[in-house]
Amino acid sequence: TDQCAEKILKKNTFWVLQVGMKTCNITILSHATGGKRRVVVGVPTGSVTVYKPTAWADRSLTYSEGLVCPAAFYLHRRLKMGKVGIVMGSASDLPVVEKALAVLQEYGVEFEVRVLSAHRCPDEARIFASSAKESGFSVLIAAAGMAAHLAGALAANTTLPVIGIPMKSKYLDGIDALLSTVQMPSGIPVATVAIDGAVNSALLAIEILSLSEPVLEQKLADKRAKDTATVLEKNAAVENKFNA
Ligand code: RP5
Repeated sequence: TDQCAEKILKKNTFWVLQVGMKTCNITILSHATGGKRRVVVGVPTGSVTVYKPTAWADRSLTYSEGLVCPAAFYLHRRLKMGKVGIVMGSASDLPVVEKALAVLQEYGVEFEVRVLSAHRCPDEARIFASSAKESGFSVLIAAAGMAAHLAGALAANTTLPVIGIPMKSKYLDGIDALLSTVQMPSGIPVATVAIDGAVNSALLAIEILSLSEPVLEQKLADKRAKDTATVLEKNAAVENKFNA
């Protein structure tokens, strides 16, 4: 769907003027004619329905209905779904952080990654956090090890939800980072996942985004159903082997 939409976006120049929250009202202004085309896309279950106003019959554009539909769906996702910002205290955190990136990619969530240290470049970290909302981020994930102040330092400078990943290090096995990340004073929350819990940090970020994004909600539910089926299959195999 995305590939198809990308193609259409390149082939036909049109601009999205307005995207509504719930029903995804997309107004497309044709570059060629200056005329308006309004498409209403319902995305409650991931299937897409396009309702055409009567004026649509008077089509002078080259793209077909079947292609406009995914294009509108794509635009809705791109324009309304918030980005996730992933910040790590050091490039040495990347191997763990990459597990979060893979999950975000799997769910089709847009993200940006930074290396910013609460201790080594505090000004840059503060500026990133304080401008994160206006930069289009909806959730921040902060991964840091040792005396891990990054998640708290970001949270102190934004009202966006901040998820902290305490990173395991060679001296104290991540207990130092866990306590530094989780023990926030009242007023500045950080949602702390397990030590090296990158996968859950991404899933929690997706759960937050899913509150206004039914497609994500459905994907999360599908994944849980799949995981349940896998466990039950394994249970059946073990039961057959030992309880029969
Ligand atoms: C923290 O110190 C980083 O998040 C990293 O986990 C740890 C070690 O950093 P490096 O010395 O490897 O840069 O700030």
